Amino acid sequence: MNERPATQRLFFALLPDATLHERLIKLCSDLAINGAPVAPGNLHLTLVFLGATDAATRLDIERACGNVCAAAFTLTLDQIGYWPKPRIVWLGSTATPPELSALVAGLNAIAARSGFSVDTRPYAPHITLARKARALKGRPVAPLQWEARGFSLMESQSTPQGVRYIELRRWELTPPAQPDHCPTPTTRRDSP
Ligand code: 2AM
Repeated sequence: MNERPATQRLFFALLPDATLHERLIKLCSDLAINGAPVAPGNLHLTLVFLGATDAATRLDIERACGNVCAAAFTLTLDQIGYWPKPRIVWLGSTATPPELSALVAGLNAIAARSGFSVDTRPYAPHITLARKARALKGRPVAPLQWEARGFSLMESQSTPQGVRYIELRRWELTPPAQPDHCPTPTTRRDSP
């Protein structure tokens, strides 16, 4: 028999802390976007999208993530944008911190070593706020600061109620005061 192994649809993301999460929900409501809002529990910033991943590959990726040494950073979210092709309204940044670019490069390298094709477009950090949306007229936004202290391996699950993003595992970023400290896995929300 030539059965394909079961896979999970995985990606890496930053997840907002409770305070930022509240602010994002308020922003979405203030913007009154004409479209399908992302479910509050799904708000995130994608670092690297992997796609269908079998269990052995997931294990390799998790091991490699234990060796990622990337610094914590602050991302200033100061721009609302609209991409007409996917019809997405997003919140993003006019300046990508070098630590964020380095983290994405490190995760892309891990993905490539595991055989994933890596997105070669320039990385555009954004939080999707709504899909199937109409264009928003240029709107100023009061900047929100994202104090990124860890990154997460996420699973995208399709459910009858819509897509759900589940955090599988999180790694801490190096705190600014401890430049030589490397991240260690801190949580595992499922059993292998
Ligand atoms: P987004 O970041 O623009 O919202 C899970 O699907 C997440 O990975 C979503 O946040 C999604 O888009 C992002 N993503 C990036 N590349 C993707 C791809 N090729 N297919 C599906 N989702 C992708």
